[in-house]
Amino acid sequence: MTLSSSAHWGTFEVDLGPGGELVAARPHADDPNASPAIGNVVTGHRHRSRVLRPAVRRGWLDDGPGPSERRGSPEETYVEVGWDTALDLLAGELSRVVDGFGNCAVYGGSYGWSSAGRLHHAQSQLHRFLNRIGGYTRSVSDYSRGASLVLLPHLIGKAATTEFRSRPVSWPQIAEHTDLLVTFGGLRRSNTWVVPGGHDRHIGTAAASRVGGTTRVVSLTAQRDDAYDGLDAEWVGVMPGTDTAVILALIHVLDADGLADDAFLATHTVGAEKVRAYVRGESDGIPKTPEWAAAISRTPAERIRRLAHEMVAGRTLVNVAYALQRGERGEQPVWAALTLAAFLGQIGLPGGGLTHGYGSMGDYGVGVAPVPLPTFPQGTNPVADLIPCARIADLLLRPGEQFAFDGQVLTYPEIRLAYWAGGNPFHHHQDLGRLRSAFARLDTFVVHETHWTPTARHADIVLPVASALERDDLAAGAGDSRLRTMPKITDPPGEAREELWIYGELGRRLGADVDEGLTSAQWLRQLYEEWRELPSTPAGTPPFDEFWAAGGVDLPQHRYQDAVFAAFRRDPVTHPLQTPSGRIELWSATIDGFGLDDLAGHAQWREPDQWWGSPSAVTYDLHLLANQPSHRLHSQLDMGAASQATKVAGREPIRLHPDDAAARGLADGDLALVRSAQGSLLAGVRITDALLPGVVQMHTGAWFDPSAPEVADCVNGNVNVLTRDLPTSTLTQSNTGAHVLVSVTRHDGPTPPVRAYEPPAFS
Ligand SMILES: Nc1nc2c(c(=O)[nH]1)N[C@H]1C(S)=C(S)[C@@H](COP(=O)(O)OP(=O)(O)OC[C@H]3O[C@@H](n4cnc5c(=O)[nH]c(N)nc54)[C@H](O)[C@@H]3O)O[C@H]1N2
Ligand SMILES: Nc1nc2c(c(=O)[nH]1)N[C@H]1C(S)=C(S)[C@@H](COP(=O)(O)OP(=O)(O)OC[C@H]3O[C@@H](n4cnc5c(=O)[nH]c(N)nc54)[C@H](O)[C@@H]3O)O[C@H]1N2
Ligand SMILES: [Mo]
Repeated sequence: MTLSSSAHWGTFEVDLGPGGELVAARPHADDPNASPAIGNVVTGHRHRSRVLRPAVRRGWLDDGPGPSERRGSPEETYVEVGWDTALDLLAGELSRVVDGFGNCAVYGGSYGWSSAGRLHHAQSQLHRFLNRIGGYTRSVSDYSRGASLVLLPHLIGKAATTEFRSRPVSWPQIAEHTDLLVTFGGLRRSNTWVVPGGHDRHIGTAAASRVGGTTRVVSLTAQRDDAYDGLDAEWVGVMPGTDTAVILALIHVLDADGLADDAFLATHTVGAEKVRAYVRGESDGIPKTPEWAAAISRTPAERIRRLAHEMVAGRTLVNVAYALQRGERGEQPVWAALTLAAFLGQIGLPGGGLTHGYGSMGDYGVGVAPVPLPTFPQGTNPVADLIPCARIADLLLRPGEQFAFDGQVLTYPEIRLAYWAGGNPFHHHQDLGRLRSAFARLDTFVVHETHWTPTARHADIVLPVASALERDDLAAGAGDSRLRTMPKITDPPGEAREELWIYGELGRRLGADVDEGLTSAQWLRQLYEEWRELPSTPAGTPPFDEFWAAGGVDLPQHRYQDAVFAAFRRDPVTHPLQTPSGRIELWSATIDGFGLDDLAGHAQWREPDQWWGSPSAVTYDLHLLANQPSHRLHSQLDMGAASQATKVAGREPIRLHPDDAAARGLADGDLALVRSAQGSLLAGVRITDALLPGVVQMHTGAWFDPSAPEVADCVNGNVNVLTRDLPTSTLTQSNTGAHVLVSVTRHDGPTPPVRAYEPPAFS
């Protein structure tokens, strides 16, 4: 039998064997650019790392709730218990914490991507449950573009920030109008395999491949293969973290050579004069010339100067990949690029201006206005406490301390219990050594998981949940052509259950009505039928049973012509932005007024603490780019066949330039010991001239493996043992995980086995 299912990495078909077991998963034959991550589905589904029964950490069971360094220790064992015991224990502990310390002592931010599927969305389900028992300390913003999400509303207003994601200059508009696409951070095809919620077919990447003949692409990055094949992009090397200098130099040339669009700056922006004074060096004595930028970025001055002239010669679009803002002062490249686009004066023209998401997300710029989708209701949270999500370790390590966020001063509440479902902090957070000490402070750590991830291995109570292939659901991404069914394909293994059932049972023990007496089948029908009633849903959309039998329903494909800023461009007085001035704020009086040490009122270059030119680069002499994995989504199904096929010497690969490898006596296939000031890991060596010398690269997502600390903090190559838990700035408090300075040497000692994908020992 063949059925269809969906993941964030796309829709796929699965074949079932005679006993109903999963035997194959493959992309739809007509998907123009299917993701290789589909190749992880079969291996991952019944892997030995699945959580089969509720389990309680031995130390927690013996000693009761409380701080413990044993959390996450490879020696710690678990005790498997029945559902009634697990739920009674958990309900009792939730009552103890809530009654004794208040609901703010429960952290339920639970950041993470979870699975596709609108009903069984792990975070929505958890938040609804916690809201029904009185609320929780929550998290805001994200790991993807947390700096931009907080910065941009000040510069372009709230509505335009949303439209910048949902209604950007689209691929079809680029193909029709754009002469030159200048992209900082490249255009990674592998990243566009992923769409939040998945797409029926990869329409975004198909559209991208059509711009090749008409649009010239210049890709500024440290990696040549960051650009889509087929686009014939010109690679211009720039050292990581130094783009702001290059962008300021481009503005310098526009200003010095009389190429800036003064009329646009006068009518649509504020602060251009302050920017001019800064790039001319009037405000700080340093003219931001191409020669100045070349010394910082290693990008040739001549190429910067010529690029500025090329940009004014036709319709130019500037793109910034998300990764640039996941670094120290990550706000600056985005702010500088907006400023550059304003000086070019093409913001709001078809095919011109600025985008922020090409090469980062597969749904970006498909050109279809997103419609509302069925959504599981979370209710409201009566607790006011919040953190920006990337401050999780600070929250646990610094209770009662104050911190700045978006111009406010907030206080970290005292957390006793953290509840995580659908995320993997030992994948997503930086400086895992520090994160471990943070989780050691908790009284209790609860995790719902399909697999024994490193996060589950740090939990006190682990509840086994049905995966996306083991429950009925429905899925669609933004701009998708179809709302698709995700039928249950097999039964869950062991005693794994749907999360909706778990919260219903916990609610009954705590006197809270979470499931409203409905089964998940009834909830699914209700979500769909409520969506069918929305004015945005086309008349004639069939009732649930018909939808289910048909495997889905087509969604409206309204192609927008007016991208974000088009109306504002035509008339900034009748269509002002939601900023204090109603214009684009190249200089923000609001941000300036926050009086922060690490950020001024306009885009600026300030030397990071860690870059190739800094004192730390003597010991740690290579700049590591830690970017998204091609053959999986983050850490999901890293044990799967497609992900494992990318490993070198059984570990996550590290890519080095031939000169850097030769200087260290490294050959392809060697094991390398990679060290930073934060920690160390083992990685497999891959040599390639696709990188600038001095730059190395590893993908995120290898499962954290602390089983041989005498050799390295992680023997499987999880980059986050190396990265720094340092915020982008006190304005946005976002993560800086994309970059860290490292040293690399050959590992010749005994080679410990990888134990990351083994379940814990049970006692
Ligand atoms: N150094 C560095 N770090 C980074 C990044 C970087 O570029 N560099 N990128 C960052 C970014 S952009 C992101 S978005 C984050 C991603 O970080 P995460 O979103 O936390 O990573 P995932 O591996 O997707 O974690 C999802 C988890 O949910 C589990 N899961 C799947 N389905 C279900 C379900 O139905 N129920 C439950 N309870 N669990 C389920 C999976 O097994 C998996 O463990 O990582 C960030 N970390
Ligand atoms: N296959 C796959 N696709 C994914 C994901 C996945 O896990 N797997 N994750 C998804 C998620 S949640 C997100 S948020 C997006 C993230 O999308 P991005 O943040 O755009 O993705 P990255 O791969 O981290 O970075 C893209 C490229 O930026 C370059 N870069 C990094 N720092 C700098 C810099 O300072 N300057 C310049 N010029 N270039 C730099 C790197 O060379 C890197 O290859 O990807 C999504 N797509
Ligand atoms: Mo992300």
